[in-house]
Amino acid sequence: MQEKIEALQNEVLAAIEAASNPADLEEVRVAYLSRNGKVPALLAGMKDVSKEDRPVIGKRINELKTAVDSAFEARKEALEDAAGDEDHDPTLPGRMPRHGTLHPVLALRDRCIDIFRRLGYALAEGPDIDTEWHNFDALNTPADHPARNEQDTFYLDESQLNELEPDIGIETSYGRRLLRTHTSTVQIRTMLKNKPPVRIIAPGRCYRRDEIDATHLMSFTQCEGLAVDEGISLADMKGTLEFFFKELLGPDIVIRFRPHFFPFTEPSFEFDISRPGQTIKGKQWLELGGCGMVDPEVLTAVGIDPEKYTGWAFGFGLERLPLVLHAIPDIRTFVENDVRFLQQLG
Ligand code: FA5
Repeated sequence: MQEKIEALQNEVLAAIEAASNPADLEEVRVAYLSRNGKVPALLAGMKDVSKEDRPVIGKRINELKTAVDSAFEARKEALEDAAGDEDHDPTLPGRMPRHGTLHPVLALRDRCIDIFRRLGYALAEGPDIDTEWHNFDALNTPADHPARNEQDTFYLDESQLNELEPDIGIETSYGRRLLRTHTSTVQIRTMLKNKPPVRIIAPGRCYRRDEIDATHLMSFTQCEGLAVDEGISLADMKGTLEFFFKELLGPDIVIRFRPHFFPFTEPSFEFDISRPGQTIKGKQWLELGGCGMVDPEVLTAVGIDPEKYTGWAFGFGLERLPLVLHAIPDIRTFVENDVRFLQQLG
């Protein structure tokens, strides 16, 4: 009986393997597996097997059934797949895969990083949740400065603050936690960690309790830059920013600096760009951001000797630039996630 089972199993498996189309396979099924097929016939033969041998033989027949069933199913699937391929019509037009694009603000951020990298600037970053000390005090911003007002800055509840204590190695009171209002916090964090020469660029998100309108978001992106070294002057800052904006926007771009006030730079400027012959929303100049020489008080706060080192810094809004360059009427389109808009600039 054992040999009979063995021989039948080999025979059926060979027949299944040899079936080259679904019709052949169906013939195999009828011949071996249907009610009058050879496999059920084998089962019927069990009645002639002695009582002692029955458990062994029964087990062997079950093994045969399992092996044959799984071989049959596998062959059936393979033949169906092959039939599917035959149905494939290569002359039909293809289906275009849909490509995603980078968000326009991220694409712009990457271009800024590339240009500064070529100038030897490293990429730096800081946390979105920072402290009053990093955001204001270390940046020489007095306790009564309006930006520190709860109407302008998002402060976090005490309960949210405790686990986030940073290790900066300077004894100071960090004050409350807040959502950073500008990327200038990264100036502080960088200078605490690295002594001059320092050259970094730090794009990142900022948060302000600004009234949302066509040019203001509550969460927006700034790009910060900082250079600290011996003998650095305003001329280096102007030259670098001029080079950067010409690389980013084209050689005909002109940049101008207007005196301004920031607590953390002295002297301070706001800078605007312009393309001769082109007006942006009826204006010749687009106001982009602030800059200036790092205030000696800031260098002192982070343990850098202001007698030996000087530095300059800038920060500008990444949403404002494409807003005007592409004549986009409303800054909110950057956060509405309308792919029809995003795909045009991505
Ligand atoms: C600052 O934030 C300074 N930290 C810039 C700076 C850095 C000065 C280093 C000196 C040295 P200001 O608040 O002007 O400056 O913001 C800079 C730019 O961020 C603005 O010109 C604007 O482009 C962008 N910005 C500010 N608020 C918003 C807002 N609510 N929505 C969108 N963009 C904004």
